[in-house]
Amino acid sequence: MRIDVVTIFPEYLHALRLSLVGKAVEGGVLALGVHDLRDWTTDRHHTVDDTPLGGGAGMVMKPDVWGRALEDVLALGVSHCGPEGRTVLAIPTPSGERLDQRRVEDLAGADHLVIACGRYEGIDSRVAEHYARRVEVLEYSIGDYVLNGGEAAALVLVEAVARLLPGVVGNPESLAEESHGAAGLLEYPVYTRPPLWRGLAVPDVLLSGHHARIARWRRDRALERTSARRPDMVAALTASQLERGDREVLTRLGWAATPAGPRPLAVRHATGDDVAHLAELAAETFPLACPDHLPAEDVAAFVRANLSPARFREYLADAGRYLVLVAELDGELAGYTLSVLPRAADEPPYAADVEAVVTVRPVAELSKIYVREAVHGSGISQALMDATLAALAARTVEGQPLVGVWLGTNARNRRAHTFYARTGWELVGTRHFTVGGRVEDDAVFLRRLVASPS
Ligand code: JFH
Repeated sequence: MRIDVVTIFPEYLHALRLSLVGKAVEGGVLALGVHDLRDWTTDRHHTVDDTPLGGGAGMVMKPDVWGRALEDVLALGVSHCGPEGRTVLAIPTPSGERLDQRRVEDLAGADHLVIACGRYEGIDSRVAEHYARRVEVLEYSIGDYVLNGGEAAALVLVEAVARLLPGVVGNPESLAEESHGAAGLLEYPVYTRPPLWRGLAVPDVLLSGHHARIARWRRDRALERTSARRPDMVAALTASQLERGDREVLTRLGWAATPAGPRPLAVRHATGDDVAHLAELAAETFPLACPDHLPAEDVAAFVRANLSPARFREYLADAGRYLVLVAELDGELAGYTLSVLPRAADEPPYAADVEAVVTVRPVAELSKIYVREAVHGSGISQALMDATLAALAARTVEGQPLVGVWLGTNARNRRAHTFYARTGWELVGTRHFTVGGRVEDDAVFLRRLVASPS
């Protein structure tokens, strides 16, 4: 590959003789030319700029000087790689397309790269327009900040392209890891010896030699960093880029791992504005957990009686008795929980047949935890559960912190059983539960709460 840079400050580009780029030139994979634009001026003062037509501040670089310079420099490419090579004229400008690794990889495939560094307010626009008819022209920016000229942006582009040329980066594994590693995520943090430096220890897992745990730890840190610093990159991930184990950490970071990829997830207290949506959501999700043999009209009657907008309004109006949390996914309700708190510290669970198996006091009931079926498996129920348990752990009844939460779930609902058992709930017994005149078997689970420090 050949790269030519045209500038009024050729010394600025001397840094390219150092390190990797210098090695690429010495190794012969890269030919690099740096040219002084003033060599193509024809006046005594070597003028390269003029006042902007139409008025305005500053000066603009003259197209005629640039035209003569680029004719000669483009010809160097033809001598070097023949007339059939791919030539790209790259022009740094604050108004260019943002340079990224994809574009750098594309440019590393060119035969001749010419970089035209402007100064002042930039180069007369007709230069880019004219050369676009003859070669590929790329007006690029290295970020949303304003430099005084294109030289620093030229250094950035040359260094980024040169390290992709064969044999430049000493260890090709480094490059392979970059492109196949945690695609679409920021890097995980790295450490070297000593294991303790100024009181800061290298995380134990990195010294454990346990490769699977190290990989999981690095993946978790990469997800954390990306979520904190580049949420746009997390939102751009597809479901197929997610690995087993990602869902849990994403949930903790405020994302649901939906079939469409990660989406922002917020769990909050329900408000009066939610009642219509809550009732819709409840009517949609409640039947999913009912056994097939339950008559549909019985299920509908239960929903009308207990899960109507009016009932949700009552739950919200009695905040001492009920806790309603909602999961908002991309601004829409995707799930909710309804918990019932005791009015007195020694009040038994209001379902009398649970008294025998749930003896801790004060105890609350997790009455409903439902998630829209289309986003089952996205970590939303986990986020709702975590938030509900945290909210209940912070509640007191007659000055006493809640000690436990119980829930009943249909004995045949395997999905629910697995979920509760996996998330720290203990199966403490069974009870009967009447829906539409039918007596159903419910499994009763209990979870102890640790009072949160207030
Ligand atoms: C460059 C320059 C100011 C005009 C509002 C924002 C810009 C140009 C040539 C690239 C990145 C550059 C860059 C690249 C080439 C040149 C200075 C100052 C304005 C209006 C234009 C001249 C700057 N990523 N940042 N800066 N300049 N203003």
